[in-house]
Amino acid sequence: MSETARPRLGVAMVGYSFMGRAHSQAWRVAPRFFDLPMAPDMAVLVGRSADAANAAAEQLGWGGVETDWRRAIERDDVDLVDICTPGDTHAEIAQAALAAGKHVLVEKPMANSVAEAEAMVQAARQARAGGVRSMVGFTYRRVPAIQLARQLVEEGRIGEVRQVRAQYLQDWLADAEAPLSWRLDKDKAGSGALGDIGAHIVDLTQFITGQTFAGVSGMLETFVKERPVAESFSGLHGTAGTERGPVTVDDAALITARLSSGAPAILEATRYAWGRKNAMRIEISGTTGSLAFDFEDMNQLHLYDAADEPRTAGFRRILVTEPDHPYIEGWWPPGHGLGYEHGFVHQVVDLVGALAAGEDPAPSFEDGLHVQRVLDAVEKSSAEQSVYTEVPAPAG
Ligand code: SOE
Repeated sequence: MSETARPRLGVAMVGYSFMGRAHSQAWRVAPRFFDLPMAPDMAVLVGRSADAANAAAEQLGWGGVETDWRRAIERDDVDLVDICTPGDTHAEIAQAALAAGKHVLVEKPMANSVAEAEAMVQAARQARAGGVRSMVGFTYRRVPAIQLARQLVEEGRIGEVRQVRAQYLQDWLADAEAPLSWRLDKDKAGSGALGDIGAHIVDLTQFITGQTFAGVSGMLETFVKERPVAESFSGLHGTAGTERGPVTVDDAALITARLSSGAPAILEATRYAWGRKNAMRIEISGTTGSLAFDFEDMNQLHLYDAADEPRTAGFRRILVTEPDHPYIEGWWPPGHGLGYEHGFVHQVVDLVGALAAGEDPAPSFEDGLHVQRVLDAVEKSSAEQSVYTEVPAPAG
């Protein structure tokens, strides 16, 4: 499509830390590697400090800066607001942007509470009537091997789903002297490992199996209750100062669950697993086979087919780098592999495609709300030491 035929999509992004950097590269790269039906224009970056935001805009490729997100959503050159701030600000910014007629992409988890997520869904429904779209950034859905896993489950290649086991293991908090950041503050982050990384495996379990969570039993654990306050922070790591402060979120979340079909699932999210850096793993056992994925080997999917001749049966390692695999055509020749950042690029590709087609992108705010309800049920179950806590079924 020629540049002139492509409608412009003015983007404002709020926040420019780890997620903001990941989203910035995606907005920049997606139109250069994929034939997008709209031309994203990285119009404005929002940050409270003008100096820091200007430096980030320069580095990441944004055209201008605002120090108040309210100013950004009022601008005529902004069509979409991309929210990459801590969770306590998501609901307010998203609702205001939708009311101003701007499409919204919000980082996960979509909010810090079910009430906030419900209000966001309400705002999204009203906006949808006027053609304004919203999406939650569960980026791992866009890893090619995960898309392939979903396709294979949909095609019945492992039969009926019997059991799911999913883990998200990191170790950046295993050092008791790793300093505090907003991710360890319940008021800012909503929860700890549960919402930060557990939300991803809740979403992926639902995405790959095509089912929803019907109920959970949860156990949350905070191993280190006090940490040094950070003097400076970047990404997930900071420099510890002398002052100390409380950790108000979980380090680890253990969940046993039932899916809508009745299939049991077991999930573990922890930032306290020495040696595991970003081990997001999911294994699904069906009536005729199994699938297994580990993000630390993200270009591979493992498939076991019970129909194989027993002498040579075994997990088949599928290198998900063929042009026939999801998204790969935009990239490199077979075997040359993708990384963490590509999921964010694919997210932009899918979002822009949906906007141009006048369709709702997925995952929707309704999907995000259901994940929030699962997180909430886990917290309640853990606090009350209850055996099983039902999750209200998604509407429609
Ligand atoms: C930190 O634990 C984190 O950056 C998450 O917030 C992201 O969602 C995940 O992609 C990687 O880990």
